[in-house]
Amino acid sequence: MAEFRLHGFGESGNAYKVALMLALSKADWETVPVAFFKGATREESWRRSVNEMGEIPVLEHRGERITQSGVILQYLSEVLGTFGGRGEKESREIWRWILFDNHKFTSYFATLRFLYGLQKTGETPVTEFLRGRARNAFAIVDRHLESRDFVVGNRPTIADLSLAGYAFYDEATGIDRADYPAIERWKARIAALPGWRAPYDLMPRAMEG
Ligand SMILES: N[C@@H](CCC(=O)N[C@@H](CS)C(=O)NCC(=O)O)C(=O)O
Repeated sequence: MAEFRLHGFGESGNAYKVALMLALSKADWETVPVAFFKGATREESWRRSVNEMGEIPVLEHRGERITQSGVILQYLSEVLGTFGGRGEKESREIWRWILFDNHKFTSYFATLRFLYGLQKTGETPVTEFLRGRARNAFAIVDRHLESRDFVVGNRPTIADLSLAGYAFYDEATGIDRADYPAIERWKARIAALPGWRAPYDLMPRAMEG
């Protein structure tokens, strides 16, 4: 059994944040596949035994189960000594961006992609609303990255890995990535890090067909 076990699946950008951290850190890890689209995380037994919040990702390490991608990234930066903040001020800045990512940058975009790109709902007032909110969050991150290579400090940190979680998926969302050139340049820098792999190369897909 690998040292780190990640409950996740290929379509999950939140799980990809953690998978990318493990891959870039050259950790000994494996995926515990989750039948997400068959409702596994909604089952009472799964919530009781794996994660009461009913969410992926979940990391198993040394007999503990850790959830919330931001907390998992922080934990891994501590135990692996990679991609963490240098000093309290930088660590606070990292958390400021992880919280922005969880609330705005990931959440609106991931929900839009889930509806429009994976469930193929077509355009609805909900997808229009989500796209507007996602665009707003993209513009904020794009402007931040215009003048720097990485989100905090001059090197990649867990703030970058959190924000990058959904950046490498290609499913349709109705958002033109070319509108955010600084994000595209930042993505290229992340993709050039030794050990980088695309989402579906790190975890198996859960959706059939
Ligand atoms: N803030 C959480 C979000 C996790 C999340 O929403 N995961 C999705 C899969 S990508 C999920 O499990 N959703 C199930 C649900 O919302 O019921 C994190 O960063 O870990």
